[in-house]
Amino acid sequence: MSEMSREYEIAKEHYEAVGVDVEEALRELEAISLSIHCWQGDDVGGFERPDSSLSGGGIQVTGNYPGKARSVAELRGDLEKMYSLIPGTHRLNLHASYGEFGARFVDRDRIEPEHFAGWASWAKGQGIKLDFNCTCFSHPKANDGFTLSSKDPAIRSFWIEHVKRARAVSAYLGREQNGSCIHNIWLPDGTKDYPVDRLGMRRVLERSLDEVFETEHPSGEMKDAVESKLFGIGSEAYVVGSHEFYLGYAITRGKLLCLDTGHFHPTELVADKVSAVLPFLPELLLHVSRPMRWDSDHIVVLNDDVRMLCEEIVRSGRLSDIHIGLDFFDATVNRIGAWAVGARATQKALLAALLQPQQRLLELEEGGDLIGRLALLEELMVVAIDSVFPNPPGPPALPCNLQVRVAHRDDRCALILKVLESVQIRDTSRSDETHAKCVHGISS
Ligand code: RNT
Ligand code: ZN
Repeated sequence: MSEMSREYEIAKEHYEAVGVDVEEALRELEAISLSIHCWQGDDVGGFERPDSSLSGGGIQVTGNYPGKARSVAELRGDLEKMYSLIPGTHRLNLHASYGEFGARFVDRDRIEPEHFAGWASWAKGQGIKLDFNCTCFSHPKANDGFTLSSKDPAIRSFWIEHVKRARAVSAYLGREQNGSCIHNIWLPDGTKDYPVDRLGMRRVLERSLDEVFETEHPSGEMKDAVESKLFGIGSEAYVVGSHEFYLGYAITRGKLLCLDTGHFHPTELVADKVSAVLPFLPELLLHVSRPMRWDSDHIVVLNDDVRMLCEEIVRSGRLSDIHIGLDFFDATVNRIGAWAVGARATQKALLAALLQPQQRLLELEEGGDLIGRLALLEELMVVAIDSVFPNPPGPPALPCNLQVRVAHRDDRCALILKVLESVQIRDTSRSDETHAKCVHGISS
């Protein structure tokens, strides 16, 4: 028996001893499809114009690591590489600004399903499904900080039209992929300083959303989600679409609520919100991120916040009602590596949660044995999930199935090498002036 199989068997025995079925946990992990965000690949730029970049919207990308995808074709190539580094089959979360618009500029209130037909057929070829987002930022009509909550009727109707069309694109994608496409609405709307008409702007947003949702699409084609935020850059004092606003909206209108783990006060535990909102919502969308002091969108790593969030997802028993999206963008490191590390960290947290003896923990808690509960949770922190975490689908001889888990240790090293190799490929294949400067440390 190889070193790795032995490690796997030992880990399996340890888990069995506390009543955990490792095979079952792995099957459940395999069934969880993350919705991977396209925007880590090009620093939230999109492809509406050559050299489009993120502007405004209260969010910021920092860094100029070489190798940013400059076209849909480059982004698809990078996505394919990223998917090859992650076990399982995962969705792709697209933004409206990533359409294929051709040579002529297509404004946001003019987007059509045809602009996303290329993505639909690429996704089919890859065997993956798509989710979608309207893009209500990086646009002159969002420059004064308001979109759907604007009191200017022209601005407001422009964005209503955009979001309506983005929903229609989502329904089209849903039909193409034979499965619902989740459309998420996030708006930057807010103010730098204390406003006097908080309620007025929220009333405008409520009306705009109702107008946006007038057209009903079958849930088999698309589902609507709304994403709240506490504050952004330039909206420190007030965000129109706050948590309470959207919680009320989602519950009364039967929409999905999106909880982004970076959109709350740093001491709030987003994990705790899952069980608080689930009794009132049929489904939930998550944007897993890593806030550092603010909504900094750092790459997700296996930390307490993500572990606890995944424990709550698993413990809720509502895995199929909870859609797990990723949302981070770091332009200071290799972008393919960023995706792979963040997605794998989320999967590890899910696996760790699936490998917990929930029944035993519950018995300890209900029996009042609180030190027993703490002791068991502490021991579980150091049981190596590494021995059972699946390797990515690498060379054909190592498909991502049950065999892969018992593959030889060398294959894990191979993964790390694969990530590094992709870093090198990317760094040299898009050599332009910026790249040369970065590599040779020449500053202008
Ligand atoms: C911004 C939101 C939103 C965006 C994406 C690009 O704070 O988190 O989800 O990150 O739409
Ligand atoms: Zn988000």
